[in-house]
Amino acid sequence: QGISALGRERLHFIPCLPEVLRGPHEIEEGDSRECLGGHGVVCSLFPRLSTSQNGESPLKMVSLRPASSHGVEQRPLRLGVVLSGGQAPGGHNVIIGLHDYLQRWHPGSTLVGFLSGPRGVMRNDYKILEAQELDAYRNQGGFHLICSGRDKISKPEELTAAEKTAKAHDLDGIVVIGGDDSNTNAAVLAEHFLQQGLKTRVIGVPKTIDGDLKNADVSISFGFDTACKVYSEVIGNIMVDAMSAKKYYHFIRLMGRSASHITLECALQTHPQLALICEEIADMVAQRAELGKDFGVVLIPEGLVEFMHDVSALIAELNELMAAGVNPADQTAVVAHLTPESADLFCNLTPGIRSELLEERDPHGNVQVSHIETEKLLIKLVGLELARRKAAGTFGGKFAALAHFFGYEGRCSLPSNFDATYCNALGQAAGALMAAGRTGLMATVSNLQAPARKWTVGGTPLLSMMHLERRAGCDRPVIKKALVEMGSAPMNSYTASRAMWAIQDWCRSPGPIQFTGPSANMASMTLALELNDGL
Ligand code: FBP
Repeated sequence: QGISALGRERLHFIPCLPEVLRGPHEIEEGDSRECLGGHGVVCSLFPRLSTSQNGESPLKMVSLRPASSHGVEQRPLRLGVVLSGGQAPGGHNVIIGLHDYLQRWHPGSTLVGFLSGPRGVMRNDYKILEAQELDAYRNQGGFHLICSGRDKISKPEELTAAEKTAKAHDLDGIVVIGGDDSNTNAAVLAEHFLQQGLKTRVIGVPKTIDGDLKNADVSISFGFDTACKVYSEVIGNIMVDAMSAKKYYHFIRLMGRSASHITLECALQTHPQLALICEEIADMVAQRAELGKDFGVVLIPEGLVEFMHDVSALIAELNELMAAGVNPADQTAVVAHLTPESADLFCNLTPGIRSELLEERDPHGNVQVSHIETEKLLIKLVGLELARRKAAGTFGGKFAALAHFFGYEGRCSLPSNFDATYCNALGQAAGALMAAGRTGLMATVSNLQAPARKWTVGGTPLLSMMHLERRAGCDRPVIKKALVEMGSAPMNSYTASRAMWAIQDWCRSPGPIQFTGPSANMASMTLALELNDGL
């Protein structure tokens, strides 16, 4: 595999390890938690993960504390690891952190990497991960060491296949590195293994560039920091181009599914003229035209369509129809089954968006919003609105726009120092939870506002992050996605400046990710603001 000079230099970066992981440690049990919603229903669907022999609530937080010894026999462990869902910078460091922990725990330990995501677990498609190969992936982007996939292990025959694999390798545990849906699946797997009397434990690791897998116990998912830095660099470059050429509006759609965390962070980093909503865009363009400014940058979260009330109602109806077996290729049949309001909206959408909304859902039941070109739709709608205003004599400017989508290019960058360090700690945390025989937890690394050596390490019950959601025509227990909170510190910071940024050209071009120098260890503004606000 080719490697650049910078890539080679990054091989030698040594992520700082939290002090608690450097020596012997033991598990300390903390508070008990309830699920975020539907506690009774969720617990009834996960009977083993939600009951304990001594009658105490097993939804207990755990943390590591230094100890004079590990308190358990340090026998060789056999662990599996799988990457699940979209790529996110830092994934290799999680695997390497896990491997390093295992080697310290007992050099006779084995790490089995399952290939191409959960399908690798079901098909027992794997490779044994050894130090020599792993060393070439330290601090590198991508998931290509073992690759990922979006399959779900949920049907009885799929769970049985996973069980067979776990037995074949005599696994003490499997670490699932994934987003909200993949970690929901990790809980399903943990429950199944307990029910079947397997010794195989399951621990999740929070991954997704979207930044929507976070809560009181999980400060951030890995990958968000790097992806936002990559997008912000390019947005900054485009802003300077816009200010120099003075002839285009750039409509930039950003990845991130339903949640707009990426858009918000990139807005805080780059100060665009606008981040969000259609009517606001037209007003801002007209206002700037009065100042003789016919250019700017507008950031659009890819999940915007899901937030337009009528579109989200339409998507919910389409989900039900598709779950009930209505053929999405037959648009006449689809329209016939919709409510009049949704049918009207559907027929008024462009043919491209209509077929994107009818595309097959991913295995977890999500609309594939990355394929919906909202930026082009918005350019068209804003153009129509401004043409109408021109005819009415209320708009005297020009409107020429270019569309961009930044998504995949941010998912495999060399991880930032923050992500490289965070991921290494997460991998080691997963190893520590496994060594302690824990299951059904997400590995957590907290106290991120402090220097990395002071970071704390623990685990949060996967069930405690769940609530019930309508998926494929049924209410299902899933890990709750974190959306941008209107009163949150990052949002307040944005709203305090947005009016100024709309009119003034205060563009901020952050440049490429810095690996050395004063800004190298700065994490995202979102995280800094949230932690200072006491998330
Ligand atoms: P995960 O939630 O699995 O991390 O995926 C994140 C993401 O990058 C989304 O932002 C995007 O909508 C989606 O993956 C694209 O999926 P695909 O890689 O299947 O095109």
